Amino acid sequence: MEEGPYKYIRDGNGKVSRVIRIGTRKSQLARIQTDSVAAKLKELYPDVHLEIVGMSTTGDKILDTALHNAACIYGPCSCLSHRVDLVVHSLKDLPTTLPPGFTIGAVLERENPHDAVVLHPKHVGKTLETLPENSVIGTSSLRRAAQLKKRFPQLEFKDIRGNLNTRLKKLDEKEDYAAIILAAAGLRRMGWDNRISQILGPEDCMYAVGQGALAVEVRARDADILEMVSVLHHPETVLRCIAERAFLRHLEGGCSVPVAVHTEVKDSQVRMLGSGRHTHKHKYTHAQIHSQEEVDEGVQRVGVTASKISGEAQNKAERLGVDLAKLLLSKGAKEILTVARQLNDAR
Ligand code: DPM
Repeated sequence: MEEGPYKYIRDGNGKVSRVIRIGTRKSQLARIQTDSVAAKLKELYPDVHLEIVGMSTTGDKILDTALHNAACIYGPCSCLSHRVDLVVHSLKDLPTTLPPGFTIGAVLERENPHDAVVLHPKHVGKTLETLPENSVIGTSSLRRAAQLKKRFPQLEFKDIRGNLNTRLKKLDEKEDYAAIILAAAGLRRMGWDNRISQILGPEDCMYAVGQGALAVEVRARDADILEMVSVLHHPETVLRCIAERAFLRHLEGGCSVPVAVHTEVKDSQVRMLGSGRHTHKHKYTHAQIHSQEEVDEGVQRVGVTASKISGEAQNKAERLGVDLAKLLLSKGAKEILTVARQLNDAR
């Protein structure tokens, strides 16, 4: 029954159907994320045959490696059994340009995108503001360290490595760190909400592009799978993340400052803050632009294919990110800036 890249099975009545293979890394967070998407697909399409394929990748030892490098959905893969039809990723770990032939076919509703403070048990009840001076905060994210150092100069920041389980263990069982900073979304998915003692707002620490959203990566030409996963798209999350990814993509060529963002949707308007180094604010608002629905098949924006969401709304979101990046670059990439753009037909 093996034919081309696809796998089929025949049921008792002789009916042939395609098996959908979902690739996943073996870390606990990757499994949880993959299982949640598989459960949604199973609910929407009870008849499809889903198969979860564990992929050993060197990326498993550090949770922040660019996983797509190792995932067999890419490139020629000698091992057929590892060939998969979709891979679930944290959107923030996917590059703004995917290798040719691949696309993000779904961006799911965003979890809390903010960063969170997890305290050593002996400091319970404290915040970054009230921790003793010279307390050591664990993070290996340049973005988090850069913003928090500025905001809390009395604290020290040190690297902490390993997956989520390892980091929590290092925090609790030693005296090396007073607290660590992690994405609220990852903690929640692992069932560790109860360890979150503080959620950081944009004035303290803006989040990474795409943080908190899951993305489903597929072959760009696999129309059946693209159609199937497209119902998982959450339009508001898609538009926010297109704006954020366009912002990042435009800055990647321009500077090496850790990029941080904050987006909101209010009254059909996406608003976006973006940051480089300093914290001076600047306002920049765009006039409302009405848009018509248009067919938008096969078009990718910053790696995302969303043919059922207005192409014009997506274009506006993309321009929003690019405009903010340009503004930031023209200011020397040193300020927090704001841009807003109307997206009246966002849904
Ligand atoms: C990326 C970064 C980190 C991950 C860099 C950043 C954190 C690295 C670290 C691009 N990917 O955020 O500035 O702390 O050493 C990652 C996590 C999640 C996805 C864990 C986390 C879960 C949340 C989500 C690692 N990737 O950030 O605490 O799905 O957004």
